Amino acid sequence: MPRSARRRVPSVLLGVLAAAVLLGVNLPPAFSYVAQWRHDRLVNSQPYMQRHGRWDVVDVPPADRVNAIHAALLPSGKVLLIAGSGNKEDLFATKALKSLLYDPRDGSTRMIPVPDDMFCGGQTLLPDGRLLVAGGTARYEKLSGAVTHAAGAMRVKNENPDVARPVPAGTEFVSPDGQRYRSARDVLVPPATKTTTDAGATVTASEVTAFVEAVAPGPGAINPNRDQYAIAGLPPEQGRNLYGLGAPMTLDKQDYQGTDKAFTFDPVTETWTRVGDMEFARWYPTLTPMVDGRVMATSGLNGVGEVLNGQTEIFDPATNTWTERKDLTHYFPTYPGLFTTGAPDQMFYTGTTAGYGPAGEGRVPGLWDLDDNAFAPVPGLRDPDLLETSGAAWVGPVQEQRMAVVGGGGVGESPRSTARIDLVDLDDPAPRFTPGPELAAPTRYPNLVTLPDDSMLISNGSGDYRGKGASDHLLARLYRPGPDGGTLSVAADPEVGRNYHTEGLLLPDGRVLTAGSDPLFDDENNTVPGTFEQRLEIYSPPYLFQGPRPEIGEAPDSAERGDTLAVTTPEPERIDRARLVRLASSTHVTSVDQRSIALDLRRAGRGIEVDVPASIQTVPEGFYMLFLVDDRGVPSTGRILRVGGDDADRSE
Ligand SMILES: [Cu+2]
Repeated sequence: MPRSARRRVPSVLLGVLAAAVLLGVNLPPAFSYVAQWRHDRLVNSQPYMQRHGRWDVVDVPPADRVNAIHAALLPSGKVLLIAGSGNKEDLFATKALKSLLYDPRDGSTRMIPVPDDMFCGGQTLLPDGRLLVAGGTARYEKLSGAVTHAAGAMRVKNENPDVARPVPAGTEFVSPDGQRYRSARDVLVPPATKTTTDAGATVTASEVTAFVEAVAPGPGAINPNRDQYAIAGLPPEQGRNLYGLGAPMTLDKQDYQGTDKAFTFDPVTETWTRVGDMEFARWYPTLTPMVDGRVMATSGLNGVGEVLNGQTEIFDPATNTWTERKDLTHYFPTYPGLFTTGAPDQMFYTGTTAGYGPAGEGRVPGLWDLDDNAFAPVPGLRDPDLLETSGAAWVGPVQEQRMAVVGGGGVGESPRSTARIDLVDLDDPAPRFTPGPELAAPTRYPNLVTLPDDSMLISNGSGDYRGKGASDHLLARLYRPGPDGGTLSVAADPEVGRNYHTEGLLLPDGRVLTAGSDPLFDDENNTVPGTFEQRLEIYSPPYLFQGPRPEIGEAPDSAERGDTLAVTTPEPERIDRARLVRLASSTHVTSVDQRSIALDLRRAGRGIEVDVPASIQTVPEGFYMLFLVDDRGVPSTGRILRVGGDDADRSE
């Protein structure tokens, strides 16, 4: 247990303790009562809050509590917490799939059912303010003891260049020795590709992978061979060009299977709408917003529970459709930390992942060039084998192109974790990680939230995999960028422990919302199955306890890149900085859409003028919060505005 997770006993209590002994008081309750009283008085004192901030657990009505797997701040100022089935197989079976709207301004909540199981999909806000959620759960995992029917992946091949072939769920594939395996879901196999040259025409079969299960239970249907399978009931002339190539059919563990479905949530009507299906089913994908407003989907487990082998696709919000980028094939483990950088067509992969993939593949951080698919490793990261469940975020304004990689653990259920914070300057012609300060304890699942005063909250997490051995850290730190890797200061201790399935978001009022946590066990000896943490907890940083905050009066609600915005504020002479902070989303402590942008500012009459940078690499289209920060580092409440939309008004 980390030192500061214990409630330290002030020495003055020793006197109370001695008195209690003399008086024969029942010692432990009296002792803990007094210690708790002292602690509460301390953390609620103004000097303490001015230095360390404070945490408040949010009271959500019992009927509205959800397993928060995904969280996103919407342009309405409300937060959408998405559970889907929330890692509860009974809710998956009964299709009791949930999301919760939470309004941090008044604490009001509203439950909204979701149309499909978005549990462990990907999410990001689109430039027009809709939240895109893609992928999720088509099938829960089955541990090997629970597998009753041999099963595996079937590559369904179509050699006919003229027609696509639907293969409905329940189609039977017959092995050379007569065993039958049934497909679980509808698939559509596109026409084969025909290329004609002087030498003649060549046909390349198209292929879609389906999950199939033996019709007969038991080990008799195990087939270790990679056989060609006939499709039952097809006339012979069709069977010659539509068939299956089977992977080994086994009774082994079956991983979660992804869906190819995608939806948007409209923050105005507060309703879900289905959009185009992805080209690939994905469970644990990352959705990275690109500078032009499109969204890139990478990695995830496919429809048969295998990590995708580098297939990348792009969502276009203008058409609500997905297109594969066949030229982009870099392999990433699931939930890769993949960020849009300041250089055109350059993505940065921090090595951060969550969940699935072998230890030796796709674990190296680097710059990925979307022009030619080249991947340039970035060296120097300490504990390079401890990147799973790490956190990553830009530090300070995104113009500085500095990123931090924080904490993390070994691949899979490894008990190892690290307290490392390393930093990299991507503007350096030969970028390289350099050491920053150490966390108070080795930490998986650190929640990283960029604040408007350029500091970053690093909170929660656990020492061991999914909080095993009661290893949740009731700790938080404030990281401040600066020379020699920056500094950490102690933030108040959160009350709620958070490990797996955790997320954090900056709210427009400058506070930080934390949600979720999915411990494997509830006890130190790892014997009692874990309970999903449904409490929300909000952190108020020290800047909220320094007296009056700067205020934004009149400000535009939309802008173009390169615009100068007039903002009225009562004391313009006190305004020191202005920031645009993008509305973010988060899942599995992965938040690739957080970014803070520094704005040049000038005092002008009864207000100030701020310049929105002209570069699309700095300010991608979308919704941001405008914060004014005063000379004491105290931010205003954020004013939500849209930048770079087609129908954005000119503001001059
Ligand atoms: Cu998950």
